[in-house]
Amino acid sequence: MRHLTLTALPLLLIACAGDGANSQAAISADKPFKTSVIADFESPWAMTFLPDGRALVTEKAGEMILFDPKNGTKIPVAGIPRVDSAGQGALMDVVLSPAFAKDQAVYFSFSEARDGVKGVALARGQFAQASDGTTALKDVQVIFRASPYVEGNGHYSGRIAFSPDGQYLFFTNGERQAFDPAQDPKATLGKLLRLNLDGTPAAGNPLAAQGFHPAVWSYGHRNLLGIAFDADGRLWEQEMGPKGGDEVNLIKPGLNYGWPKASNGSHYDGRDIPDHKAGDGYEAPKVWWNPVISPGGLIHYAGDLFPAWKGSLFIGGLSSQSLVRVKLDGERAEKADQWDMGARIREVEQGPDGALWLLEDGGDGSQGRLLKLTPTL
Ligand SMILES: [Ca+2]
Ligand SMILES: [Ca+2]
Repeated sequence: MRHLTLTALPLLLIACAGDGANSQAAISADKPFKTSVIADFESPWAMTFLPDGRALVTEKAGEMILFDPKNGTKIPVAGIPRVDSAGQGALMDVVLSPAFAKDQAVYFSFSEARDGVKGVALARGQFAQASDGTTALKDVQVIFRASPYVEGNGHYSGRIAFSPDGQYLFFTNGERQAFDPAQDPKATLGKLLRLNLDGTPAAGNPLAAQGFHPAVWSYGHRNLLGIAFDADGRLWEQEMGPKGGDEVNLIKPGLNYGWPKASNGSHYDGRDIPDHKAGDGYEAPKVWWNPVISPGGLIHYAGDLFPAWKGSLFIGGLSSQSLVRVKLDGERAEKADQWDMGARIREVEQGPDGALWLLEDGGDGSQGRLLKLTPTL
C-alpha cells in the first residue's frame, strides 16, 4: 500500500468503496506540498502561534520555547512548573487565551506527580518578554487538576481548545490506562470537560444534575489527543483507541462514547470489545482506523493557502508516521488522504499564512523537527 503511484489511486479508491467509515485512504508518498525543515526540538509535543508570527513550542521534558521562524531564534520561557515526564508524561499542550491581545494569558497542560500518584494539570500564566529578550510566563497558577490522580505514566491526554465564542475552555482527561474510570461519573478521567476560563466547571454542564463531576461534557473516552471546533461550531475529537480502534468523534454534550464497553477495535491482549452498533447506547465514531494511525494532534484547517482542504481535519499520525486528512461535510466525516511522512508526527498547526506546520515526535526514530508544508505550485 505504500509508494502508490497516482495512476493506481482510482483503482484503490474503487476497491475501498462501500466499506463505510473504515475505508482506508490510500497511503501516498507523493505529496501535493513542499516540506521545509524549519528547526529541531527535543521531543516536542505541541505548538501555537503568537499574533506576531512567533510560536510557543512545548518539549516533553518540561521546556517551553519561544521560537521565531524568521531567524530561528529560540528563547526558553521561564515559569513552567516541574513536569513528571516519565512514560507518556510531558509538558503537553499550549494554547493562547481567546483574549490574548488584551490579557497575554497562555494556557498549558502538563503531567505531575503528587503524593505518589500522577495526573494531568491545566495551568495559566501571563506571557511577558523583557527588553533584554528574556521571556517568562508570570503568575503561573494551576487552575484545574484531573481527578483522581492514579499510578502509571500513560493516557494523560491534556488537550486544550476554546469555544468559538471564547467563553469556555474544553480540556481532555485520558483514562490513564485504567479503563473503567471512563464510565465512572465521579472521575474526570476518560472525559471531555467544559470549564470556565478560570478553570472552574462551567455552569449548565449536561450531566451535573445526574451526579457526574460538574466539569463533564462527554464521557466514555480513552486517550483524547486532539480537539478542534469547525467553522460551524461543531466540536471534533480524535482519540487513540485500542488495537484497531482509533477514532474521530463528533462531540455532543452528555453523550457516552463507549470506552471501554464498546470499540470497533479490540484489546491489545486479544480480548474482544463489542463493536459499536445502533441502539447500544454508545455514540459511534464518525471514522475509525484499523490498522491504526495512532493520532497525535488535530486541527480544523481554515486557511487559504490550501483552498481544496479548507474545512478538513488534519491529524498527526504517530505509529503510522503520517499526516492524515479527514474531509468533513456537516456531521459526516470521511477519510481523504494519508501521506507517508517518514517520521512520527505529534502535532499539526495552521500558521498565520495558512501553511501547515508539523512537529515530529522525537521518539522511536523520529527527529523532533519542525516542518512547514506549503503548496508545490
Ligand atoms: Ca497546537
Ligand atoms: Ca470490537
